[in-house]
Amino acid sequence: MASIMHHFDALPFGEKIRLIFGLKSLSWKSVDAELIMPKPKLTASTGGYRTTPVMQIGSDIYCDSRLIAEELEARYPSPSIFPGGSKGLCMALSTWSDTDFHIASSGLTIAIKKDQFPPEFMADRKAYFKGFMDLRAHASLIEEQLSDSRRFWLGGEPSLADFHAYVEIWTARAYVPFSDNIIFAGFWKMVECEARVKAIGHGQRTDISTEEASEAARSSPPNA
Ligand SMILES: N[C@@H](CCC(=O)N[C@@H](CS)C(=O)NCC(=O)O)C(=O)O
Repeated sequence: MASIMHHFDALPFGEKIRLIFGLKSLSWKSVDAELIMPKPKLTASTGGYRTTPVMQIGSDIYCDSRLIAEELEARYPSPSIFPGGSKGLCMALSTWSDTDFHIASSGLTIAIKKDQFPPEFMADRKAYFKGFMDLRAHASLIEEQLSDSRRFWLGGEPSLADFHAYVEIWTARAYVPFSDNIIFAGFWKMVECEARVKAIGHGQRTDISTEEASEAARSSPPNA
């Protein structure tokens, strides 16, 4: 049964999962999620959990990108997002990506693009605002890890660690005009690795409505 992901295109946590779909060559369904609370469509399925992404398989709901990654790995083990027994390391790195690195990247994005976001969204996310030196410091760790010209963070194969690193860079590049030539200047190995991760793609995506997702939940047994 195809996975249904509730997310939105600009979401770095969602991009991580889209890359997992890509690595595992999966077909999946996409539902546009609401951005800010109240989120009646999303919370109707989750029972009140507020953040995105959320994954649905039949009538089963998986909240949090870490749980989603583990569930996809369990259902579709090959190719693994944890090559060479790297699950512990990859899961530990989610804390780095999802907190400090994410706050530096999305905080700067929101601060710079403030005119493009609705005032309610700005008020909701204002705790994220940060300067860009943090972002360069986090990116320098990626460059350091790749400095022996390995193809990916952990060696020759892509892993969830690459996706943790990639999505925060991807957010900044998409929204912060001086990210290419100032914030990430000189990080050539990182640029090459980004191209490899991007080429993994998102698998086969089909857009569906919230109503279609709800119908899939109603008509499927648990553990489908
Ligand atoms: N631990 C969660 C975090 C996801 C997260 O923070 N999503 C943000 C994306 S902007 C969100 O939905 N925030 C909405 C809110 O806090 O209401 C995960 O890994 O999925």
